[in-house]
This record gives sequence, C-alpha cells and structure tokens, in this order.
Amino acid sequence: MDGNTGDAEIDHDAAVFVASRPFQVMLDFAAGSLTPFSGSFVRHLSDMASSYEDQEAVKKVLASGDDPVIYKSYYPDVPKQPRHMAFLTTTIEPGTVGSEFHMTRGHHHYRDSAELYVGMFGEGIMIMESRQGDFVQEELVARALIYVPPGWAHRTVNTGSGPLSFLAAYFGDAGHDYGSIDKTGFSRRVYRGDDGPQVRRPESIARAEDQL
Ligand code: PAN
Ligand code: ZN
Repeated sequence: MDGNTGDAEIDHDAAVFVASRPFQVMLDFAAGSLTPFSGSFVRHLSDMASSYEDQEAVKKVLASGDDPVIYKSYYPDVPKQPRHMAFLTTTIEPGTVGSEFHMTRGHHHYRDSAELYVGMFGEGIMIMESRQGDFVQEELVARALIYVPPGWAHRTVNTGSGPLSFLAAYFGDAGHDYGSIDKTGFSRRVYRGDDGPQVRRPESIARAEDQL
C-alpha cells in the first residue's frame, strides 16, 4: 500500500498487536533516504495544487506543462497498528509557488498522538496548529528535534535554497487526516520576503478579520 493514504492506511481489523521482527535500516544523511526502504511516494504540484494560496501561480506552472516534484518520502515496512512506531524520511525540493515556499500537504492524525521530527539537512520551518487554534512555528534544520504533541496539525516548509530533509516517527495506528487541513488550511502560511521567510496570515484571512 502507498504511504500516508488517509484513513484507509490504518489496519482497523488487525489483532491488537502483531509481533514483527527487529530490523535495521540506514539513514542516508546525504540523500535523505532510507536503505533499504519498502515504499516511497512522490508529491508533485498537481497532487496538492489546492494547498497553495496563489491559484493563478499554480495554474500557470501546470499550464506550461511542468509538474515539479515538491517532495519525496521513503518508509520501511512497519505494521500500521497500535504500539508500533512508523517512520518516514521526507525531502522537500527548494522553491516557491507564487511567493509561498514549497511545503508538505500537512495533516492531523486520525488518532491524536505525538510525533517526533529530526532535521537531517536544509533549512525550514514547521508550522503547527492545535484543534483549539493555537499556532506554533519552529525552525527545522540539521540536528533539530521537534516534538509535535497529540492533536496538533503539522506542515513542513522548505525556506532554504537547497533541499530540506527530515525523519518523522509516529504511532503505527495514527493515520493521516488530510481532509480537515485541505478544507480549513492552516491559519498561517510561509512566504518568501525581502529579508527572509515571513510566517503570516494569508491576505484573504487578514482582510476578513479587519472587517470584523
Ligand atoms: C511526515 C509526513 C511527510 C509528508 O512523515 O507525512 O513529511 O507530509 P504529508 O503527509 O503532510 O504529505 C508525518 O508527519 N507523518 O505523520
Ligand atoms: Zn504527522
């Protein structure tokens, strides 16, 4: 099965715990991959077109016949069940769509549970938002560990000039809820500014709030 496919990925019918054997894989800090890996997925711009604010910019790129790779992930074969720990590497290519930096689609977990991010190389920002609307941003760079508590949606943004690569470890039965983020988005987005990255509310939301 493809990785991170939403609710379908959780093995609801499985016995409470399925034993599996210990294994070792190598983390490639140069390529941002795992060796060996049992699965991988690539997200192109067309796979997450609606995630970006500037829809004119998205249309322009896709109409030119280009469909750039935004990020690629590698994962080992870990049961998607309680008490297992899944992990995945992700490498986000540098660039912007309009003035918004390349980023992951972002998600909640169906089963609210914690996640640990480990920066491997590159420069980025993780934006996180609780179900109550609290917002936190943290820098994701080599050797940074970012702890995402249960109930916080998360998205990773590449603000650097080269690829951003990281490892994320999460509960086997966490599941990935993309729908709620696709619907509501995050309250902030990350833009290329004259003096570096800017994390701010999208213009459309800021305008609506001014009118309240
Ligand atoms: C990460 C993400 C990965 C890709 O492993 O799944 O970076 O981002 P999207 O899943 O938002 O496309 C993670 O947070 N796993 O739970
Ligand atoms: Zn996650």
